[in-house]
Amino acid sequence: MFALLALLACASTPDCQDLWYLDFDDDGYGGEMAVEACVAPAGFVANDLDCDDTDSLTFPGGDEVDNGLDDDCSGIVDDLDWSGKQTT
Ligand SMILES: [Ca+2]
Ligand SMILES: [Ca+2]
Ligand SMILES: [Ca+2]
Repeated sequence: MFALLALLACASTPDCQDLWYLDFDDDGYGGEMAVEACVAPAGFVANDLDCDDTDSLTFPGGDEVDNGLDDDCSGIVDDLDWSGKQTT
């Protein structure tokens, strides 16, 4: 019965082609792992913008600090000026 319901649900929504990306560190930005589904599974988000999905402090727009890592996903490690301010 449940299998039949699932089948019907799938047949009635033929364009369930949305990609959802696993947000492992729960910062709102997904990593590279993706699944196809009609609605976002728990823990998945609609973007794949996280450059380090194992660190919840590293995401686009995050605070860059002098630590040898690209904390704000700008593509540049420690892009800080002489006063310690972010340059990008
Ligand atoms: Ca993330
Ligand atoms: Ca950066
Ligand atoms: Ca850094």
